[in-house]
Amino acid sequence: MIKKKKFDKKLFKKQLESNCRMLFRRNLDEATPQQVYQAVAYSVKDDIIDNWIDTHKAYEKQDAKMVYYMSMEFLMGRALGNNMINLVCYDEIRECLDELGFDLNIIEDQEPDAALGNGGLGRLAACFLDSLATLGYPAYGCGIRYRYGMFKQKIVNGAQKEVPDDWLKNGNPFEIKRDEYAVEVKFGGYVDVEMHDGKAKYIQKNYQSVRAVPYDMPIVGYGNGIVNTLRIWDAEAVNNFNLDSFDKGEYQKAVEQENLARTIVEVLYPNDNHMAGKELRLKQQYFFISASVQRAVQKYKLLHGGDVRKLHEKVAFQLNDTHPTVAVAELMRILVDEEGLEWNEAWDITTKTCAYTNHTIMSEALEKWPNELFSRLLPRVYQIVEEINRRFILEIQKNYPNDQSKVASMAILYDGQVRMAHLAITGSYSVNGVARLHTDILMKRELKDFYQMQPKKFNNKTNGITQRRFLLHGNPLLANWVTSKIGDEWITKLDHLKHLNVYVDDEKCQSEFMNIKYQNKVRLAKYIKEHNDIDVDPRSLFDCQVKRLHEYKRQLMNILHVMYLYNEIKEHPDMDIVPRTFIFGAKAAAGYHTAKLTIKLINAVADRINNDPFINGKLKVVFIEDYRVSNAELIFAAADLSEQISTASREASGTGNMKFMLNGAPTIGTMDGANVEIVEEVGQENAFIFGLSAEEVMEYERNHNYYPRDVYNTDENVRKVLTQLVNGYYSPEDPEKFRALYNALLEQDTYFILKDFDSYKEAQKRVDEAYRDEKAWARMAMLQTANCGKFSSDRTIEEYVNDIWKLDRIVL
Ligand code: 26Q
Repeated sequence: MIKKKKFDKKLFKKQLESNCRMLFRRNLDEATPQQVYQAVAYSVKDDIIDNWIDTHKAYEKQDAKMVYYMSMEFLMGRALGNNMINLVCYDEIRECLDELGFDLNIIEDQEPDAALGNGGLGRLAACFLDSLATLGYPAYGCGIRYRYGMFKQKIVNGAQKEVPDDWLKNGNPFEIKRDEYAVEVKFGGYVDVEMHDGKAKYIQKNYQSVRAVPYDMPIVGYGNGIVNTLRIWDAEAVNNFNLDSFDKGEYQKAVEQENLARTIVEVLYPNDNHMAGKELRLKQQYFFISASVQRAVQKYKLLHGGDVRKLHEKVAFQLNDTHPTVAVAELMRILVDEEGLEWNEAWDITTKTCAYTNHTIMSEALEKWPNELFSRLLPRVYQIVEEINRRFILEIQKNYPNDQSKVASMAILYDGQVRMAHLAITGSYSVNGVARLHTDILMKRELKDFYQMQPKKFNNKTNGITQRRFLLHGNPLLANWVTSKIGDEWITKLDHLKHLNVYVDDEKCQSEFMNIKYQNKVRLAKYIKEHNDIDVDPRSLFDCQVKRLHEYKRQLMNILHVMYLYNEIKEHPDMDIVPRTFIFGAKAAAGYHTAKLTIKLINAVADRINNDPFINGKLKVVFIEDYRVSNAELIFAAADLSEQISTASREASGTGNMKFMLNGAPTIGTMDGANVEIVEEVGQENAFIFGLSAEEVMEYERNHNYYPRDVYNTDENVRKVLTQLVNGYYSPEDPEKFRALYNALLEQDTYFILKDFDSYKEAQKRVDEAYRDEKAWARMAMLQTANCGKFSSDRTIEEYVNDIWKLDRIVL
């Protein structure tokens, strides 16, 4: 049931006026747009706070089981619009602002994105929180309050420049500091053993510590009065150090602890699908995990008479990849060292509490920490990992008495390193992949030995996205149109979109649908004009690839194909081709040279093509600066074509693919990740599939029998575009500029770009042909929206709840 409090416009305007005066000593009509934003945000917070308190009272009263979603990343984006949407008062507040002479779009644009994440994994966490609150499940998100989030990207002379993301500079209206729940987190030192009543007690000594202080952000459920919490931890120095202190040792320590507190939460590591083996990263991981686990145990004890032995009945920890995996050992430490439980009992509780989600098979993303570093930073936790490992090896040997190779392949401590995935699997009662193909690959290959030993642990949870942000908020025209056709139940039950299927052959509906797409293209064209100063024609086909820049995602293949098209048009000036705008958006990790060079190439190609009068508007290339959640909403809404072209087997799931589909853009893509399931829902004939299958890719890799030079030698188109990488065609000032890309393609082509090129080219040709038939295209576009019900994160969360967490819905 949608709960909609009667919205009192007069009251809201009064609140707004009063908040503005209180915050800025100004009347609304004198306030800057940023000040108006703040005043609106505080007024919306006023409308959230009672429900927030009541929700948590209800959880306690009903003694509800709680999931703690542990994640180094929460890519929340902007809060204001989303909160207004979920409070079901978006239109009313927009009208209020209209009447006061303010444009809500401009007000929303004042808010910085909360970019506490890199890409897919962080955004998934944000979508999950939205669904958990909307479905009424008790949940906390636990993370880090980074002082600087994902860097802002500037494009300077075609190259990426990273600028710090000072997202808190104007304060964060929605957060609340909860100083009363601060806890201490200890690093370093050594472990002493003391005997107490014949029992060994392990005590960490001479450590450094920081004070972890939680900040809470409300997570508003859609129209149900429920408000969950995202709890992100800040670090403060433990002791305010005393400048008068004459004790040199104490003084030194105080300074060090201040530095530790400052550096630990300073910045998000901007690596996506790549492990940065930095000491500070491990500190960050332990910092937020120790704080979150300590607090969860404290809270449980308070509500359950101080006894922790049934913790798993009321608490689940979901580990978002291996990044929070130290939770397994930290919970053991608390149960054994602090609560005095026996090892076996503690292990039983731990392995009934923790569950692990794997998000990648990319080997460079696998987390491994040198024992030396791990044990120096976390001496007691390391001892516990050693004991977990010792017992696990015994178990492996029991299962495979005559096979030492199993110990080598499965041990947690191996080759001087801590293998975090192995710790996560061993310490969890559930291990899941994020799309069917991905989970199959985990079970058959990557984690085969673990799967054979404990098959019941393994399960699939295909990812999803929240339609509240990516349709209702991001594409209001389409959202209203859908509601006018089938009612608004889709907002909380995305399956209902299937009722649109009866309209796909209706010509009037088709033209309404495409007219909305056109208006969204006009909106994006305006954004591109303002931000890139490029004119794009909203009547051209908007072909979009927006995602993190990574070789396996193959943005390079996309731009090579654009180069090929350009050659074709040059050679055949009257060639009949559907005018296209190729839109890219991508951040590269700061130290990832190949990725950064690819950005340069895209911009160089854009420069040349966009300024070639000969092309006459047939091709445009746009690189959208600083791709992030807020401009993503504009791009998905405006897209005609969704590029999901990763090397098969490499993209665990993808979620951008689902956002495009929801907004009516067909996919050009490989049979990878969740694309497989998208095609299953929408039908082969309504997608443009090409390239090697995952099996074929893995077969080549096993046999080492793919030779990119063979493709180069036989495919004239490939030869021509590759040559243009090194003859200065796109870099006359420095012909060698793209040499590294050329070499990588010819010598390894790790991601099968040349191998798949021709098949990609043919798929693009099919797109060109299909787009010419307006009605058929409209039908295909509508089919995307109508058949994407499965890809709601509401469905995903229901599966996590039923199969893994076993939560009860809360009744308010
Ligand atoms: C690890 C160690 C040290 C520093 C950084 C990291 C690190 C950080 C982020 C490793 C990986 C990530 C991010 C991974 C990620 O976003 N994976 C994506 O997860 C999505 C949600 O499941 C999937 O849809 C994508 O397919 C997957 O690539």
